[in-house]
Parts: sequence; C-alpha cells; structure tokens
Amino acid sequence: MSPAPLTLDRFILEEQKSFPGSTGELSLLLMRLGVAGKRIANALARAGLTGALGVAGSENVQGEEQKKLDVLANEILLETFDYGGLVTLAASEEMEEPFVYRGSLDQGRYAVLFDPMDGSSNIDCNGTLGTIFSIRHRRDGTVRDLLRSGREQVAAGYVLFGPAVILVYTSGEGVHLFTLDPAIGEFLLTRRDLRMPERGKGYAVNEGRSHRWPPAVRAFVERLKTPEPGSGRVYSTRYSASMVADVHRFLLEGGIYLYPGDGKSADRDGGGKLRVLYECHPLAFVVEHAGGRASTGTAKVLDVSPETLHERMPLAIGSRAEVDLFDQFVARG
Ligand code: AHM
Ligand code: MG
Repeated sequence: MSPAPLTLDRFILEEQKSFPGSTGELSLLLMRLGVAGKRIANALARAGLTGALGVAGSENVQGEEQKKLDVLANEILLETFDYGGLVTLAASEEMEEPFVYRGSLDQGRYAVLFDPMDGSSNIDCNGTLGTIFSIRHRRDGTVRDLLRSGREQVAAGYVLFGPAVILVYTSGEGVHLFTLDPAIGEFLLTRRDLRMPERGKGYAVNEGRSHRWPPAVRAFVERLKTPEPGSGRVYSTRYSASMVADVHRFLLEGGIYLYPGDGKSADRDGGGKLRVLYECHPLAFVVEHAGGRASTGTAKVLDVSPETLHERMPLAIGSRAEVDLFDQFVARG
C-alpha cells in the first residue's frame, strides 16, 4: 500500500517536532493560512455567480482602485487570524493602518502581513491570482514591530489560485509545496524542500512601462533578448500580471521576475509598484530559502528595513544567475 498523502496540517505538526520547546502557536497560524486559502479559493470560484466581480468603489492607501475581491479577501484573512489570541497585529496592502486584534495585546506573540489579492487586474478576466503572507514576532505591539528587516520574518509564503490551488511556505527550514485536493478539501504535500534552478530561460516584466525604466534595466532586458554568442540561447517572456504566478513559475523552472523603479517615487531606489512588506519581503524569503536571490539592484531585499508601512521598492527576484547578472548591469549604470 502506498503511503497516505501528507496533509498540510499533519506536515506542519511533524515539522514542529524538529523545533524542541515549540509552543505550537506558529503551527496553528500556518494551519490557519490553509483555511484562508480554501475560503478565498471558494470566493474566487464563485465570484462571477455571486456578483463579487468588479470594483468596490473605494481606493486603498496608495490610491489604487480596490476590487470587491481585494476587500473580501482582506476580510477573510482578518477573520482567519482572529483565532485564540495568537496574533496582535495584522497589516495589509488594503488597510491604511494595522488592524489590532482586541484583547490580544498581552498575549498574541505574532504579527501577520499580507497582500490579500495579488494580481488584482486578473480578477475580472479569470486570470491567475495569489495571496501573499508573512509572519513576524510581535515585540511592542506597535507598527514598529513591522518596520524591520525581511530576515526577521518567521515564516512566509503564498497561495496561488490557478487551475489548481497551491500553497507554498517556508518557516526557514526548506520550502514546501501543497496542492489542494478539492475532493477532500485538504492541501496535500506535493513537493518538499523545493530548490530552484540556478539559471532559467524565462523573464517576466511589464515591457509596456519600459519608457520609465532606468537605462541599466533596459540594457539588462535587451541582453536577455539577444541570442547568446555560440549557443544562440535567448530567454522567453512570461508575464502574467500576477507576481505570485510568475515567481512560482520561476521557482519551479528558473528565471527572473522584475518590477523596476520608475524613478518618480520618493521611495527607496525609485520605488516602483511593489510593497516591501507585503510582496517583496515574503517572496524574497521563499525564494532565498529555495536557493534563489532577490535584489533591489543595489541591496539584498531581505536586508532592507522599510521606514513606512506601505513603502515600495524595485524588485528583481528569481534564479541566482539572472539576479546576479541584473545586479551587474545596475552596478555598471
Ligand atoms: P497588486 O497586488 O495590486 O495586484 O499589484 C501587484 C501586481 C503584481 O502581482 C504584478 O506583477 C503587477 O502588480 C502588475 O502590475 P502592472 O499592471 O503594472 O504590470
Ligand atoms: Mg500584490
């Protein structure tokens, strides 16, 4: 008889045994992410039938139009972490200020951060979407707990809503991949200790915005499109408008995802679109633990401590070879 598939909850409990003295609270939080992933997947699958597509009529703190599903996924996540007083603070791309769980200040040992619906422009056309999460220790229970380096994340990961629903996470000991089996409503372990290829064949960037890129970024992308002398090797463009989907592809196949700074923003290194805390730090944590790299071009993403909650940064993330090459182009200017 083949061994029974390992469910997410069972896997997390098994992993916990390798952390002697663990209270099991982080395990419970990670299990809650499985619950949130299933609830969001269900809301997405039914959105066209329940009138949940389209705009909510509001804007988030960055002045971006919110979709109904951005708001709904945010509510689902907030509800999911209202569980046993484990979490003190929740911060999200969709909320101006962190949410403080009532009664948790003296006990909740964790803070959670999330981008509830990554790739929102894909919502109304049934494209791939994601939810990104990051877990940190609570310190004094204020926003200062969150304005810290990405290396202080305790765990991070994402749920990818595509033809299958996939959950990927790391708590610093390997990157693990689970696939939702809709027949039994459980995430099952499908890849353990995922390692990303050292080098890839694909790149993902919105080239429609290349007029705003620094010259070094333009030169780098030109290089990827130029056949390599001798081998004739060129890269293929793979851009889905959801960084979770693109980064997931490159985690499996190798390659590089870029969202360059546009030079207009006052944020670090010209800003760009992506938020340090909800998008860049968690995906960098996953990718680095799988052997890849994440860079702003001038610094390692995980070394950056943002000064404000919704700060943005340029991002180059993926296989070691391509991110190293990107850094070389930026250094040359
Ligand atoms: P979002 O979280 O508001 O959806 O923004 C992040 C997303 C990334 O997932 C994606 O790669 C990028 O924004 C797409 O932006 P653009 O339309 O500028 O290419
Ligand atoms: Mg996003």
